[in-house]
Amino acid sequence: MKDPKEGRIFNAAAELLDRNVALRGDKVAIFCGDERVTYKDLEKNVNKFTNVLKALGVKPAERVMIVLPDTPAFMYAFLGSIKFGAWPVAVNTMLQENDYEYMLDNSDARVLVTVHDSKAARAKSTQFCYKLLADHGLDSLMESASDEAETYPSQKEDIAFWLYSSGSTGRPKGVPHRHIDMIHSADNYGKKVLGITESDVCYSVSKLFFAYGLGNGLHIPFRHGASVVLLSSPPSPESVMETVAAFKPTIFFGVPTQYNSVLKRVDGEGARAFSSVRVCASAGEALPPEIFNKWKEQTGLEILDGIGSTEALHIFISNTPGDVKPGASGRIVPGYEAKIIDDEGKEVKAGEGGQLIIRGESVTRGYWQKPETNAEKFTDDGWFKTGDMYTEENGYFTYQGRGDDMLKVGGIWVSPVEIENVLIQHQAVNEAAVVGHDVEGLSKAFGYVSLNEGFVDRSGSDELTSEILKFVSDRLPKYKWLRDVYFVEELPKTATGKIQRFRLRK
Ligand code: 3UK
Repeated sequence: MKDPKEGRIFNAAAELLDRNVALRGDKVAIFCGDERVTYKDLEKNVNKFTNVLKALGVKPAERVMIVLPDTPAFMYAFLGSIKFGAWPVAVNTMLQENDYEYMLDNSDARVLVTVHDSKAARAKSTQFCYKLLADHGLDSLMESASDEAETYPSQKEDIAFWLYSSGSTGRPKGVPHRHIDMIHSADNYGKKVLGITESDVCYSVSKLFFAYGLGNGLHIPFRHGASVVLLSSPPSPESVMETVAAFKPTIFFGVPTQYNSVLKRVDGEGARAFSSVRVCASAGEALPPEIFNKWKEQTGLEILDGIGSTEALHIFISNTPGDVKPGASGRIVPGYEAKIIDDEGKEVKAGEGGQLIIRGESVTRGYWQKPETNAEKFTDDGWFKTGDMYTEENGYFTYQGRGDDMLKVGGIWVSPVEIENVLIQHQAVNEAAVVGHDVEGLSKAFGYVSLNEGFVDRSGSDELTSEILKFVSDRLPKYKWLRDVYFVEELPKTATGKIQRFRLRK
Protein backbone atom coordinates (compact mmCIF):
# COMPACT_ATOMS: atom_id res chain seq x y z
CA MET A 1 0.00 0.00 0.00
CA LYS A 2 1.20 3.49 -0.88
CA ASP A 3 1.86 6.17 1.67
CA PRO A 4 -1.56 7.76 2.24
CA LYS A 5 0.01 11.20 2.23
CA GLU A 6 1.18 10.77 -1.35
CA GLY A 7 -2.14 11.56 -3.00
CA ARG A 8 -5.66 12.63 -2.24
CA ILE A 9 -7.62 10.41 0.11
CA PHE A 10 -10.33 8.56 -1.74
CA ASN A 11 -12.46 5.94 -0.05
CA ALA A 12 -15.40 4.54 -2.03
CA ALA A 13 -17.55 4.00 1.08
CA ALA A 14 -17.13 7.62 2.09
CA GLU A 15 -17.71 8.73 -1.50
CA LEU A 16 -21.00 6.86 -1.52
CA LEU A 17 -22.17 7.94 1.92
CA ASP A 18 -20.85 11.31 3.10
CA ARG A 19 -22.54 13.50 0.53
CA ASN A 20 -25.87 11.71 0.89
CA VAL A 21 -25.82 12.10 4.64
CA ALA A 22 -25.09 15.81 4.25
CA LEU A 23 -27.67 16.45 1.52
CA ARG A 24 -30.44 13.92 2.21
CA GLY A 25 -29.73 12.20 5.53
CA ASP A 26 -33.39 11.43 6.25
CA LYS A 27 -34.15 10.07 2.82
CA VAL A 28 -34.75 6.32 2.61
CA ALA A 29 -31.71 4.69 1.01
CA ILE A 30 -32.87 1.07 1.37
CA PHE A 31 -36.33 -0.49 1.25
CA CYS A 32 -36.26 -4.14 2.35
CA GLY A 33 -39.51 -5.85 3.37
CA ASP A 34 -40.85 -3.73 6.24
CA GLU A 35 -37.47 -2.21 6.90
CA ARG A 36 -36.58 1.37 5.85
CA VAL A 37 -32.99 2.54 6.20
CA THR A 38 -32.27 6.25 5.77
CA TYR A 39 -28.91 7.45 4.52
CA LYS A 40 -28.14 8.62 8.07
CA ASP A 41 -28.95 5.20 9.51
CA LEU A 42 -27.02 3.51 6.73
CA GLU A 43 -23.92 5.49 7.63
CA LYS A 44 -24.34 4.79 11.35
CA ASN A 45 -24.60 1.06 10.75
CA VAL A 46 -21.66 1.13 8.36
CA ASN A 47 -19.66 2.83 11.12
CA LYS A 48 -20.80 0.23 13.63
CA PHE A 49 -19.58 -2.56 11.37
CA THR A 50 -16.27 -0.73 10.98
CA ASN A 51 -15.95 -0.67 14.76
CA VAL A 52 -16.77 -4.37 15.02
CA LEU A 53 -13.86 -5.12 12.68
CA LYS A 54 -11.61 -2.84 14.69
CA ALA A 55 -12.56 -4.55 17.95
CA LEU A 56 -11.70 -7.94 16.44
CA GLY A 57 -8.25 -6.65 15.58
CA VAL A 58 -8.79 -6.89 11.83
CA LYS A 59 -6.22 -4.95 9.82
CA PRO A 60 -6.67 -2.91 6.64
CA ALA A 61 -6.28 -5.00 3.44
CA GLU A 62 -7.38 -8.15 5.26
CA ARG A 63 -10.28 -9.96 3.60
CA VAL A 64 -13.84 -10.03 4.93
CA MET A 65 -15.90 -12.62 3.09
CA ILE A 66 -19.59 -11.82 2.80
CA VAL A 67 -22.10 -14.56 2.06
CA LEU A 68 -25.41 -12.84 2.74
CA PRO A 69 -28.81 -12.45 1.12
CA ASP A 70 -29.80 -9.04 -0.20
CA THR A 71 -30.42 -7.27 3.11
CA PRO A 72 -29.26 -4.06 4.79
CA ALA A 73 -26.69 -6.22 6.65
CA PHE A 74 -24.97 -6.90 3.31
CA MET A 75 -24.63 -3.15 2.78
CA TYR A 76 -23.31 -2.55 6.31
CA ALA A 77 -20.71 -5.31 6.02
CA PHE A 78 -19.65 -4.38 2.49
CA LEU A 79 -19.39 -0.62 2.96
CA GLY A 80 -18.19 -0.98 6.56
CA SER A 81 -15.27 -3.12 5.43
CA ILE A 82 -14.33 -0.64 2.69
CA LYS A 83 -14.58 2.30 5.04
CA PHE A 84 -12.24 0.46 7.41
CA GLY A 85 -9.80 -0.28 4.58
CA ALA A 86 -10.41 -4.03 4.74
CA TRP A 87 -11.35 -5.83 1.53
CA PRO A 88 -14.87 -7.26 1.44
CA VAL A 89 -15.21 -10.32 -0.77
CA ALA A 90 -18.84 -10.71 -1.87
CA VAL A 91 -19.64 -14.32 -2.68
CA ASN A 92 -22.55 -16.19 -4.28
CA THR A 93 -24.98 -17.54 -1.64
CA MET A 94 -25.94 -20.59 -3.76
CA LEU A 95 -22.66 -22.51 -3.62
CA GLN A 96 -21.59 -25.72 -1.86
CA GLU A 97 -19.51 -26.01 1.32
CA ASN A 98 -16.36 -26.99 -0.57
CA ASP A 99 -16.64 -23.89 -2.80
CA TYR A 100 -16.66 -21.68 0.30
CA GLU A 101 -13.75 -23.61 1.78
CA TYR A 102 -11.77 -22.98 -1.37
CA MET A 103 -12.55 -19.27 -1.40
CA LEU A 104 -11.90 -18.79 2.32
CA ASP A 105 -8.46 -20.27 1.81
CA ASN A 106 -7.74 -18.61 -1.52
CA SER A 107 -8.62 -15.18 -0.15
CA ASP A 108 -7.06 -15.94 3.26
CA ALA A 109 -10.20 -14.41 4.77
CA ARG A 110 -9.87 -13.10 8.31
CA VAL A 111 -13.63 -12.70 8.76
CA LEU A 112 -16.65 -14.48 7.30
CA VAL A 113 -20.00 -12.71 7.52
CA THR A 114 -22.95 -14.97 6.83
CA VAL A 115 -26.19 -16.31 8.34
CA HIS A 116 -26.46 -19.30 10.69
CA ASP A 117 -28.18 -21.70 8.27
CA SER A 118 -25.96 -21.08 5.22
CA LYS A 119 -23.60 -23.62 3.70
CA ALA A 120 -20.85 -21.04 4.15
CA ALA A 121 -21.39 -21.13 7.93
CA ARG A 122 -20.48 -24.83 7.87
CA ALA A 123 -17.35 -24.38 5.75
CA LYS A 124 -14.02 -24.96 7.47
CA SER A 125 -11.07 -22.75 6.79
CA THR A 126 -7.50 -23.85 7.24
CA GLN A 127 -6.41 -20.45 8.54
CA PHE A 128 -7.88 -18.49 11.42
CA CYS A 129 -11.17 -16.83 10.51
CA TYR A 130 -13.83 -15.12 12.66
CA LYS A 131 -17.39 -16.08 11.83
CA LEU A 132 -19.95 -13.31 12.21
CA LEU A 133 -23.57 -14.39 11.86
CA ALA A 134 -25.79 -11.52 10.77
CA ASP A 135 -28.81 -13.21 12.37
CA HIS A 136 -27.08 -14.42 15.52
CA GLY A 137 -24.41 -12.38 17.27
CA LEU A 138 -23.37 -9.73 14.78
CA ASP A 139 -26.56 -7.79 15.56
CA SER A 140 -25.64 -7.54 19.25
CA LEU A 141 -22.00 -6.71 18.51
CA MET A 142 -23.22 -3.90 16.26
CA GLU A 143 -25.73 -2.69 18.80
CA SER A 144 -23.04 -2.05 21.37
CA ALA A 145 -20.54 -0.59 18.88
CA SER A 146 -20.12 3.16 18.41
CA ASP A 147 -21.88 4.65 15.38
CA GLU A 148 -18.98 6.96 14.62
CA ALA A 149 -15.91 5.90 12.71
CA GLU A 150 -13.03 7.35 10.80
CA THR A 151 -12.52 6.73 7.13
CA TYR A 152 -9.43 4.73 6.18
CA PRO A 153 -7.21 7.05 4.10
CA SER A 154 -7.11 5.00 0.93
CA GLN A 155 -6.54 6.32 -2.55
CA LYS A 156 -8.39 5.89 -5.81
CA GLU A 157 -6.11 3.16 -7.11
CA ASP A 158 -6.01 1.06 -3.95
CA ILE A 159 -7.93 -2.20 -3.83
CA ALA A 160 -11.33 -1.73 -2.21
CA PHE A 161 -13.09 -5.11 -2.57
CA TRP A 162 -13.12 -8.42 -4.41
CA LEU A 163 -15.57 -10.54 -6.29
CA TYR A 164 -15.04 -14.06 -7.64
CA SER A 165 -15.38 -15.09 -11.26
CA SER A 166 -15.68 -18.65 -12.57
CA GLY A 167 -13.65 -19.95 -15.46
CA SER A 168 -13.95 -22.94 -17.78
CA THR A 169 -11.34 -24.89 -15.89
CA GLY A 170 -10.23 -24.77 -12.31
CA ARG A 171 -11.57 -22.88 -9.37
CA PRO A 172 -13.06 -19.38 -9.36
CA LYS A 173 -10.58 -16.52 -9.52
CA GLY A 174 -10.46 -13.55 -7.17
CA VAL A 175 -11.19 -10.28 -8.97
CA PRO A 176 -9.88 -7.30 -6.99
CA HIS A 177 -11.48 -3.94 -7.71
CA ARG A 178 -10.30 -0.50 -6.67
CA HIS A 179 -12.06 2.40 -4.96
CA ILE A 180 -12.36 4.33 -8.21
CA ASP A 181 -13.97 1.40 -10.08
CA MET A 182 -17.37 1.77 -8.45
CA ILE A 183 -17.42 5.50 -9.04
CA HIS A 184 -16.35 5.09 -12.65
CA SER A 185 -19.19 2.61 -13.36
CA ALA A 186 -21.74 4.75 -11.58
CA ASP A 187 -20.73 7.94 -13.39
CA ASN A 188 -20.58 6.34 -16.83
CA TYR A 189 -23.12 3.52 -17.17
CA GLY A 190 -25.26 4.84 -14.29
CA LYS A 191 -25.38 8.45 -15.33
CA LYS A 192 -24.74 8.45 -19.07
CA VAL A 193 -26.73 5.34 -20.02
CA LEU A 194 -29.46 5.11 -17.39
CA GLY A 195 -29.61 8.84 -16.67
CA ILE A 196 -30.06 8.05 -12.99
CA THR A 197 -31.00 10.88 -10.59
CA GLU A 198 -31.87 11.07 -6.93
CA SER A 199 -35.55 10.55 -7.75
CA ASP A 200 -34.91 7.03 -8.98
CA VAL A 201 -35.71 3.87 -7.08
CA CYS A 202 -33.62 0.90 -8.27
CA TYR A 203 -34.67 -2.72 -8.07
CA SER A 204 -32.32 -5.44 -9.27
CA VAL A 205 -33.52 -9.03 -9.55
CA SER A 206 -29.84 -9.97 -9.84
CA LYS A 207 -28.42 -10.22 -6.30
CA LEU A 208 -25.83 -7.94 -4.72
CA PHE A 209 -23.10 -10.60 -4.69
CA PHE A 210 -23.03 -10.53 -8.52
CA ALA A 211 -21.11 -7.61 -10.00
CA TYR A 212 -24.23 -6.74 -11.98
CA GLY A 213 -26.41 -6.70 -8.86
CA LEU A 214 -23.81 -4.83 -6.83
CA GLY A 215 -23.74 -1.96 -9.31
CA ASN A 216 -27.51 -1.94 -9.73
CA GLY A 217 -28.24 -2.09 -6.02
CA LEU A 218 -25.33 -0.32 -4.39
CA HIS A 219 -22.84 1.95 -6.08
CA ILE A 220 -25.00 3.23 -8.94
CA PRO A 221 -27.96 4.30 -6.78
CA PHE A 222 -25.88 5.54 -3.82
CA ARG A 223 -23.49 7.50 -6.00
CA HIS A 224 -26.47 9.51 -7.24
CA GLY A 225 -28.55 9.76 -4.06
CA ALA A 226 -31.23 7.37 -5.32
CA SER A 227 -32.94 4.61 -3.32
CA VAL A 228 -32.75 0.86 -3.63
CA VAL A 229 -35.25 -1.95 -3.09
CA LEU A 230 -33.87 -5.24 -1.77
CA LEU A 231 -35.65 -8.58 -1.94
CA SER A 232 -33.95 -10.91 0.53
CA SER A 233 -35.51 -14.15 -0.78
CA PRO A 234 -34.63 -15.89 -4.04
CA PRO A 235 -36.58 -14.23 -6.86
CA SER A 236 -39.60 -16.05 -8.28
CA PRO A 237 -41.66 -14.39 -11.02
CA GLU A 238 -44.38 -13.85 -8.41
CA SER A 239 -42.11 -12.29 -5.77
CA VAL A 240 -40.51 -10.07 -8.42
CA MET A 241 -43.90 -8.80 -9.56
CA GLU A 242 -45.04 -8.27 -5.96
CA THR A 243 -41.87 -6.34 -5.22
CA VAL A 244 -42.39 -4.11 -8.25
CA ALA A 245 -46.05 -3.52 -7.34
CA ALA A 246 -45.24 -2.76 -3.70
CA PHE A 247 -42.17 -0.53 -4.07
CA LYS A 248 -42.77 1.05 -7.47
CA PRO A 249 -39.18 1.14 -8.69
CA THR A 250 -38.30 3.46 -11.57
CA ILE A 251 -35.31 1.41 -12.80
CA PHE A 252 -35.66 -2.36 -13.12
CA PHE A 253 -32.66 -4.63 -13.67
CA GLY A 254 -32.91 -8.27 -14.70
CA VAL A 255 -31.33 -10.99 -16.77
CA PRO A 256 -33.07 -12.33 -19.91
CA THR A 257 -34.26 -15.55 -18.22
CA GLN A 258 -36.03 -13.49 -15.55
CA TYR A 259 -37.74 -11.26 -18.11
CA ASN A 260 -38.85 -14.41 -19.89
CA SER A 261 -40.26 -16.04 -16.76
CA VAL A 262 -42.07 -12.84 -15.73
CA LEU A 263 -43.54 -12.65 -19.25
CA LYS A 264 -44.97 -16.14 -18.82
CA ARG A 265 -46.92 -14.92 -15.77
CA VAL A 266 -48.01 -11.46 -16.85
CA ASP A 267 -50.97 -10.58 -18.94
CA GLY A 268 -52.02 -7.01 -19.77
CA GLU A 269 -53.20 -6.73 -16.17
CA GLY A 270 -49.94 -7.92 -14.55
CA ALA A 271 -47.89 -5.76 -16.87
CA ARG A 272 -49.46 -2.69 -15.29
CA ALA A 273 -47.39 -3.46 -12.17
CA PHE A 274 -44.46 -2.10 -14.17
CA SER A 275 -46.07 1.30 -14.77
CA SER A 276 -43.73 2.97 -12.26
CA VAL A 277 -40.67 1.76 -14.22
CA ARG A 278 -38.99 4.17 -16.65
CA VAL A 279 -35.95 2.08 -17.62
CA CYS A 280 -35.46 -1.69 -17.85
CA ALA A 281 -31.93 -3.05 -18.13
CA SER A 282 -30.73 -6.53 -19.00
CA ALA A 283 -27.29 -8.17 -18.84
CA GLY A 284 -25.57 -11.44 -18.04
CA GLU A 285 -26.41 -13.12 -21.35
CA ALA A 286 -27.65 -11.86 -24.70
CA LEU A 287 -31.27 -10.67 -24.73
CA PRO A 288 -33.17 -12.44 -27.52
CA PRO A 289 -35.15 -9.98 -29.71
CA GLU A 290 -38.32 -12.04 -29.09
CA ILE A 291 -38.13 -11.28 -25.37
CA PHE A 292 -37.44 -7.61 -26.11
CA ASN A 293 -40.49 -7.44 -28.39
CA LYS A 294 -42.88 -9.31 -26.08
CA TRP A 295 -41.81 -7.18 -23.12
CA LYS A 296 -42.40 -4.02 -25.11
CA GLU A 297 -45.84 -5.25 -26.22
CA GLN A 298 -46.85 -6.16 -22.67
CA THR A 299 -45.40 -3.28 -20.67
CA GLY A 300 -44.70 -0.59 -23.26
CA LEU A 301 -41.09 -0.56 -22.02
CA GLU A 302 -37.88 -1.13 -23.95
CA ILE A 303 -35.23 -3.33 -22.32
CA LEU A 304 -31.70 -1.96 -22.60
CA ASP A 305 -29.42 -4.94 -23.21
CA GLY A 306 -25.82 -4.35 -22.20
CA ILE A 307 -22.75 -6.50 -21.70
CA GLY A 308 -20.74 -6.33 -18.54
CA SER A 309 -18.41 -8.61 -16.64
CA THR A 310 -17.07 -9.18 -13.16
CA GLU A 311 -13.65 -8.10 -14.43
CA ALA A 312 -15.04 -4.80 -15.79
CA LEU A 313 -17.24 -4.48 -12.67
CA HIS A 314 -20.24 -3.38 -14.68
CA ILE A 315 -21.63 -2.75 -18.17
CA PHE A 316 -19.25 -1.41 -20.85
CA ILE A 317 -21.33 -1.80 -24.02
CA SER A 318 -25.02 -0.99 -23.89
CA ASN A 319 -28.13 0.12 -25.62
CA THR A 320 -29.34 3.54 -24.45
CA PRO A 321 -32.83 5.02 -24.11
CA GLY A 322 -33.82 6.29 -27.56
CA ASP A 323 -31.06 4.26 -29.24
CA VAL A 324 -31.95 0.60 -28.98
CA LYS A 325 -31.06 -2.08 -31.48
CA PRO A 326 -32.83 -5.33 -30.54
CA GLY A 327 -30.49 -8.30 -30.83
CA ALA A 328 -27.37 -6.15 -30.34
CA SER A 329 -25.52 -5.33 -27.11
CA GLY A 330 -25.47 -1.67 -28.18
CA ARG A 331 -22.68 0.89 -28.34
CA ILE A 332 -19.61 1.46 -26.22
CA VAL A 333 -20.41 3.12 -22.88
CA PRO A 334 -18.54 6.42 -22.32
CA GLY A 335 -15.40 5.76 -20.28
CA TYR A 336 -14.59 2.51 -22.11
CA GLU A 337 -12.89 1.44 -25.33
CA ALA A 338 -13.57 -1.75 -27.28
CA LYS A 339 -11.87 -3.53 -30.17
CA ILE A 340 -12.51 -6.77 -31.97
CA ILE A 341 -9.38 -8.78 -32.73
CA ASP A 342 -8.49 -11.92 -34.67
CA ASP A 343 -6.39 -14.84 -33.45
CA GLU A 344 -3.19 -12.89 -34.21
CA GLY A 345 -4.37 -9.97 -32.11
CA LYS A 346 -4.98 -7.71 -35.13
CA GLU A 347 -8.14 -5.63 -35.32
CA VAL A 348 -10.70 -7.10 -37.73
CA LYS A 349 -12.46 -5.13 -40.48
CA ALA A 350 -15.93 -3.70 -39.79
CA GLY A 351 -18.55 -6.46 -39.83
CA GLU A 352 -16.06 -9.28 -39.31
CA GLY A 353 -16.14 -11.46 -36.22
CA GLY A 354 -13.44 -11.75 -33.59
CA GLN A 355 -12.76 -11.58 -29.88
CA LEU A 356 -13.96 -8.52 -27.99
CA ILE A 357 -11.30 -6.77 -25.93
CA ILE A 358 -12.05 -3.81 -23.68
CA ARG A 359 -10.32 -1.11 -21.70
CA GLY A 360 -11.59 1.33 -19.08
CA GLU A 361 -10.93 2.61 -15.60
CA SER A 362 -13.23 0.16 -13.78
CA VAL A 363 -11.54 -2.91 -15.30
CA THR A 364 -9.59 -4.99 -12.76
CA ARG A 365 -5.81 -4.93 -13.07
CA GLY A 366 -5.75 -8.73 -12.88
CA TYR A 367 -6.90 -11.80 -10.95
CA TRP A 368 -5.60 -12.50 -7.46
CA GLN A 369 -2.39 -14.53 -7.65
CA LYS A 370 -2.91 -15.86 -11.18
CA PRO A 371 0.15 -14.57 -13.06
CA GLU A 372 -0.22 -16.98 -16.00
CA THR A 373 -3.90 -16.29 -16.64
CA ASN A 374 -3.21 -12.60 -16.19
CA ALA A 375 -0.49 -12.67 -18.82
CA GLU A 376 -3.00 -14.32 -21.19
CA LYS A 377 -6.06 -12.19 -20.50
CA PHE A 378 -4.63 -8.72 -19.75
CA THR A 379 -2.23 -6.63 -21.84
CA ASP A 380 0.34 -4.28 -20.36
CA ASP A 381 -1.53 -1.28 -21.72
CA GLY A 382 -4.73 -2.18 -19.90
CA TRP A 383 -6.78 -4.23 -22.37
CA PHE A 384 -8.84 -7.16 -21.08
CA LYS A 385 -9.69 -10.09 -23.38
CA THR A 386 -13.33 -10.91 -22.68
CA GLY A 387 -13.42 -14.33 -24.36
CA ASP A 388 -16.60 -13.19 -26.15
CA MET A 389 -16.97 -13.29 -29.93
CA TYR A 390 -18.45 -10.12 -31.39
CA THR A 391 -19.07 -8.23 -34.60
CA GLU A 392 -19.33 -4.46 -34.86
CA GLU A 393 -21.05 -2.33 -37.48
CA ASN A 394 -21.75 1.41 -37.34
CA GLY A 395 -20.80 1.40 -33.68
CA TYR A 396 -23.26 -1.36 -32.71
CA PHE A 397 -21.73 -4.46 -31.19
CA THR A 398 -23.45 -7.83 -31.65
CA TYR A 399 -22.71 -10.90 -29.54
CA GLN A 400 -21.82 -14.04 -31.51
CA GLY A 401 -21.12 -16.52 -28.73
CA ARG A 402 -18.27 -17.48 -26.44
CA GLY A 403 -14.77 -18.22 -27.66
CA ASP A 404 -14.50 -20.97 -25.02
CA ASP A 405 -16.85 -23.66 -23.71
CA MET A 406 -18.21 -21.64 -20.80
CA LEU A 407 -21.99 -21.37 -20.53
CA LYS A 408 -24.15 -18.56 -19.30
CA VAL A 409 -27.37 -20.01 -17.90
CA GLY A 410 -29.80 -17.54 -16.43
CA GLY A 411 -27.04 -14.95 -16.66
CA ILE A 412 -24.76 -16.98 -14.37
CA TRP A 413 -21.50 -18.68 -15.33
CA VAL A 414 -21.74 -22.43 -15.51
CA SER A 415 -18.61 -24.45 -16.17
CA PRO A 416 -19.27 -27.55 -18.31
CA VAL A 417 -16.25 -29.21 -16.67
CA GLU A 418 -17.78 -28.97 -13.21
CA ILE A 419 -20.98 -30.74 -14.30
CA GLU A 420 -19.04 -33.30 -16.34
CA ASN A 421 -16.99 -34.14 -13.27
CA VAL A 422 -20.21 -34.96 -11.44
CA LEU A 423 -21.64 -36.97 -14.35
CA ILE A 424 -18.64 -39.26 -14.59
CA GLN A 425 -19.00 -40.18 -10.92
CA HIS A 426 -22.25 -41.95 -11.81
CA GLN A 427 -21.62 -45.68 -12.12
CA ALA A 428 -23.25 -45.95 -15.55
CA VAL A 429 -21.35 -43.06 -17.12
CA ASN A 430 -18.15 -43.64 -19.04
CA GLU A 431 -17.52 -40.17 -20.50
CA ALA A 432 -19.51 -36.95 -20.38
CA ALA A 433 -19.72 -33.59 -22.08
CA VAL A 434 -21.93 -30.62 -21.21
CA VAL A 435 -22.94 -27.99 -23.73
CA GLY A 436 -25.47 -25.19 -24.08
CA HIS A 437 -28.49 -25.56 -26.34
CA ASP A 438 -30.90 -22.87 -27.29
CA VAL A 439 -34.31 -22.96 -25.54
CA GLU A 440 -36.51 -20.02 -26.53
CA GLY A 441 -33.43 -18.07 -27.54
CA LEU A 442 -31.66 -18.68 -24.20
CA SER A 443 -28.83 -21.05 -23.45
CA LYS A 444 -29.55 -24.03 -21.14
CA ALA A 445 -27.19 -26.84 -20.06
CA PHE A 446 -27.54 -30.31 -21.62
CA GLY A 447 -25.46 -33.40 -20.94
CA TYR A 448 -24.12 -35.99 -23.35
CA VAL A 449 -22.88 -39.29 -21.95
CA SER A 450 -21.47 -42.54 -23.19
CA LEU A 451 -22.13 -45.52 -20.94
CA ASN A 452 -19.95 -48.10 -19.26
CA GLU A 453 -20.16 -51.73 -20.34
CA GLY A 454 -23.01 -53.39 -18.55
CA PHE A 455 -25.18 -50.26 -18.74
CA VAL A 456 -25.45 -49.96 -22.49
CA ASP A 457 -28.80 -51.78 -22.58
CA ARG A 458 -30.28 -48.97 -20.44
CA SER A 459 -29.14 -46.33 -22.95
CA GLY A 460 -31.89 -43.79 -23.62
CA SER A 461 -34.25 -45.28 -21.03
CA ASP A 462 -36.39 -42.88 -19.02
CA GLU A 463 -35.23 -44.42 -15.73
CA LEU A 464 -31.55 -43.94 -16.43
CA THR A 465 -32.19 -40.44 -17.76
CA SER A 466 -33.99 -39.36 -14.59
CA GLU A 467 -31.49 -41.21 -12.41
CA ILE A 468 -28.59 -39.27 -13.98
CA LEU A 469 -30.42 -35.94 -13.86
CA LYS A 470 -31.18 -36.51 -10.19
CA PHE A 471 -27.58 -37.54 -9.55
CA VAL A 472 -26.52 -34.09 -10.79
CA SER A 473 -29.24 -32.16 -8.98
CA ASP A 474 -28.39 -33.88 -5.68
CA ARG A 475 -24.81 -32.63 -5.96
CA LEU A 476 -24.96 -29.17 -7.50
CA PRO A 477 -26.91 -25.95 -6.88
CA LYS A 478 -30.04 -25.55 -8.95
CA TYR A 479 -28.61 -23.14 -11.48
CA LYS A 480 -26.12 -25.83 -12.54
CA TRP A 481 -28.75 -28.54 -13.13
CA LEU A 482 -29.09 -30.15 -16.55
CA ARG A 483 -32.19 -29.69 -18.70
CA ASP A 484 -31.78 -33.14 -20.20
CA VAL A 485 -29.21 -35.80 -20.85
CA TYR A 486 -28.58 -37.59 -24.15
CA PHE A 487 -26.90 -40.93 -24.72
CA VAL A 488 -24.25 -41.40 -27.38
CA GLU A 489 -22.05 -44.34 -28.28
CA GLU A 490 -18.97 -42.17 -28.29
CA LEU A 491 -18.24 -38.49 -27.73
CA PRO A 492 -16.61 -36.52 -30.57
CA LYS A 493 -12.89 -36.06 -29.87
CA THR A 494 -9.79 -34.49 -31.36
CA ALA A 495 -6.88 -36.61 -32.52
CA THR A 496 -5.33 -36.01 -29.12
CA GLY A 497 -8.45 -37.26 -27.34
CA LYS A 498 -9.89 -33.94 -26.21
CA ILE A 499 -13.69 -33.85 -26.18
CA GLN A 500 -15.02 -31.46 -28.84
CA ARG A 501 -17.95 -29.80 -27.13
CA PHE A 502 -18.46 -27.45 -30.06
CA ARG A 503 -19.46 -30.41 -32.25
CA LEU A 504 -22.20 -31.34 -29.80
CA ARG A 505 -23.53 -27.80 -29.76
CA LYS A 506 -24.80 -28.21 -33.32
C1 3UK B 1 -21.62 -12.67 -20.81
C2 3UK B 1 -23.23 -11.25 -22.06
C3 3UK B 1 -24.09 -11.32 -24.19
C4 3UK B 1 -20.34 -12.50 -21.60
C5 3UK B 1 -22.15 -8.80 -15.68
C6 3UK B 1 -23.40 -6.86 -16.21
O1 3UK B 1 -22.55 -10.98 -16.59
C7 3UK B 1 -21.82 -10.25 -15.94
O2 3UK B 1 -20.61 -10.69 -15.45
P1 3UK B 1 -20.01 -12.17 -15.44
O3 3UK B 1 -18.62 -12.07 -14.98
O4 3UK B 1 -20.07 -12.64 -16.96
C8 3UK B 1 -19.49 -11.91 -18.02
C9 3UK B 1 -19.81 -12.61 -19.33
O5 3UK B 1 -21.22 -12.78 -19.46
N1 3UK B 1 -22.53 -11.53 -20.95
C10 3UK B 1 -22.83 -10.60 -20.02
N2 3UK B 1 -23.73 -9.74 -20.50
C11 3UK B 1 -24.02 -10.10 -21.77
N3 3UK B 1 -23.28 -11.84 -23.26
N4 3UK B 1 -24.87 -10.23 -23.99
C12 3UK B 1 -24.87 -9.60 -22.80
N5 3UK B 1 -25.66 -8.52 -22.60
O6 3UK B 1 -19.87 -13.77 -21.95
C13 3UK B 1 -19.42 -11.85 -20.58
O7 3UK B 1 -18.05 -12.03 -20.87
O8 3UK B 1 -20.92 -13.08 -14.69
C14 3UK B 1 -23.11 -8.18 -16.43
C15 3UK B 1 -22.76 -6.13 -15.26
C16 3UK B 1 -21.80 -6.73 -14.51
C17 3UK B 1 -21.49 -8.06 -14.74
N6 3UK B 1 -20.55 -8.64 -13.98
